[in-house]
Amino acid sequence: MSGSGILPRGGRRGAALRARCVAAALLALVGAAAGVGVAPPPGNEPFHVGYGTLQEEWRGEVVRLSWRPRAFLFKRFLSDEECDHLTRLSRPSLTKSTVVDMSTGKPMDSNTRTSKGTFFQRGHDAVIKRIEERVAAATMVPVENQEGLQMLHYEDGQKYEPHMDWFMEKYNQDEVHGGQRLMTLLMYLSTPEEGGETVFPDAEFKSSGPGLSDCARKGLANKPVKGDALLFYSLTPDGKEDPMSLHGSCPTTKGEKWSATKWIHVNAYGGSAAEQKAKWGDCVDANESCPGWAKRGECASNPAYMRQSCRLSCGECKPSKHA
Ligand SMILES: O=C(O)CCC(=O)C(=O)O
Repeated sequence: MSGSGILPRGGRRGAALRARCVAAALLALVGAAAGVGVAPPPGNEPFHVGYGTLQEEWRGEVVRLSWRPRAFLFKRFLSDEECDHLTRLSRPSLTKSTVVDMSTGKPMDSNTRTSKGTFFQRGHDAVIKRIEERVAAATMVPVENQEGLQMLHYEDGQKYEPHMDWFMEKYNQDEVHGGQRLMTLLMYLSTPEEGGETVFPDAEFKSSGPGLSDCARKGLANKPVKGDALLFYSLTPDGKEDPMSLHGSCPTTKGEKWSATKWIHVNAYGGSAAEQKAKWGDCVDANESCPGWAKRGECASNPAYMRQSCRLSCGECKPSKHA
């Protein structure tokens, strides 16, 4: 992803293209707010959205679910092949999901979250890289602001009790961690037969209608459909943490639920965009405590977190010559 300016520069052609790009971006935003399809970019020109040229555009349908919290549904965001690729890749490394310990910022076990999961670093493979670029296109926030991909698997009544995605403790909001989480994109990789709805219990409106579990009726709920993606904001437009973004996963009571979470921060995650570029591919730890945790055996006991954040200390990669 290049760091080029907001719009293409240069001459009369540049001005015409600039005008068309602004019109396209406005149409896209108006379309999203109105819950209609997003207008395609003009002609065959690359679609500039403020942080470089997107190699892949996404032109799907956006449905507004709620303003409080701000939540939107991107229909058919992933193809069946992409969903199947992600679940196939994850299955061998699933471990019990953790939550964040509010005093230390470290992951810990909790029975409020009974799913299994794993993580993939940003750019893990070509499919994930392409999806991450699409996420940037659809959210209009650069790839650099994304965390790695969290994969989740629920079955036999497994759930995630309502929680906030924004951090209360300072450690996970520091500069290296990109500040506070701005938004979450939850991509559904399967369609469970019963339950598994993502629910916002404190939303302005509650969901009703056939096919929803009792848990889902306690708030605004979205039923997972393979390929769809749910976008919601953890921060309000004035940058404050939004209490209405409280959300959870209702128990999956029949079938399997697979989802992939993208947490997106207000700033670049893992250092500035330039630092990330310099480091890209280098073998580094994301936390200075990694060597100590690794010594205590956490690479084996907590692989989902450690393999993503403590790559160097867990021997997941070899340091480059100048690291
Ligand atoms: O799987 C879901 O529907 C919810 C997941 C979730 O709450 C999260 O990843 O923060």
